[in-house]
Amino acid sequence: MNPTQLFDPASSTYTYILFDEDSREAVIIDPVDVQLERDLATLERLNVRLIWALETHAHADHITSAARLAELTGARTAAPAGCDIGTAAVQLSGGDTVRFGREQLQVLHTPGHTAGGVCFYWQRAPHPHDEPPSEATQAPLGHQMRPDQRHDDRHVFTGDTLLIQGCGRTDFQSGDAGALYDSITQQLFTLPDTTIVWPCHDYHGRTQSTIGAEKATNPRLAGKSRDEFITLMNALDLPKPRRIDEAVPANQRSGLRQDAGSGDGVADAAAEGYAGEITPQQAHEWMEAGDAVLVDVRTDAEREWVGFVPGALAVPWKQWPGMALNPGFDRAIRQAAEDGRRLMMLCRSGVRSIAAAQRATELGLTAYSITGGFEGVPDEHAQRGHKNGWRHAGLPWRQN
Ligand SMILES: N[C@@H](CCC(=O)N[C@@H](CS)C(=O)NCC(=O)O)C(=O)O
Repeated sequence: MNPTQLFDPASSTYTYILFDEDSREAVIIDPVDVQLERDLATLERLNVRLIWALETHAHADHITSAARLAELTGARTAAPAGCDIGTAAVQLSGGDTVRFGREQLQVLHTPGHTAGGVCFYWQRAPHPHDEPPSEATQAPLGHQMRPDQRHDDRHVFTGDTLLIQGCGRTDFQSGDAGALYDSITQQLFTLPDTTIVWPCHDYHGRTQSTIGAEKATNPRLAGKSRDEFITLMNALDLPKPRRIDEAVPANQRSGLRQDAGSGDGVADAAAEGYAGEITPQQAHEWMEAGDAVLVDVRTDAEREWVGFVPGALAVPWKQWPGMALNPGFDRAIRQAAEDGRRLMMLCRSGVRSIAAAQRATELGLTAYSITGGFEGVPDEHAQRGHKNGWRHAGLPWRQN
């Protein structure tokens, strides 16, 4: 079974979803912020539960949706240890494995495009419903495969390390052409030739390749010595990615909003499909004055174990485990706003609250999202509570 490949035309970025057929646990690799709705819909259509949001590196041309996916689905974020993505819950090093159900990805540290960048190698576990390998799919001689494994069961997600008939550039963000040559020739090109190559970008409409094909025909690498490759890479003279100055810092925060926690009062500029962002302080004032209802959209478990705001109305947007949508959400918030009162949605860090506020707006209600939520966005050590949010603002809360 192939991974699901999704494309973001603005940045020519490929995102991948893979899952274990038994447990339906899924992984997403290199998700893009503007494709969040598409990716959530794809996960739903595949009937899978996202447990990992992974990055191959800190991208220079688009912003990840990893943190928002984590908040909305309950997935964990993981990113390469050498990429300064301190907000990722798990820091990955070469040799690590990322498990989902019976499946696992092997982390290959492949410096060159960036110093910390990684590739993910997936040797899919044989499944009882698999067709037996046909002659055409038999492993070439010399490759160690289990007897029940098909040759197209091996995949490598190459990030920007190896592209189809190309490779990642090495002229910014700790790039190093010599290191890239070593990563590709000593790690990727030693994978079996039939391994399918799934790159993070293609600018010419190509979707996949194989290690064998790239070894034989990649114009930057085939027949090139290390020195020739370095000379070639140093002479590329490519224009700087348009969004690099905005994208790299945002990606080093797992795509979290740069303006989270800034400003006072209502910031409706950030809102699309809801009334606006509101600071915890402003929300508290409106709540005290009886001008608006504070709706805590976190799960029962979060309120129970992390803490709650006295006087808030509890209407979970999704419920743990599995983060399934709460079927009673619409009815409960309609009731809360019956007398025309505005709603102020509170979640963990201000992501689910946007989705909940957007849904309330679709229902004809006036709903704000409280920036930073109850716990705030994670800091560079992936810890919440130090940057922004309700608790950080010193507003009233309690714990059972
Ligand atoms: N034109 C694109 C950037 C294209 C680009 O530089 N892509 C990077 C990856 S972010 C790369 O390594 N490209 C390799 C190449 O074009 O040979 C933009 O402005 O965002």
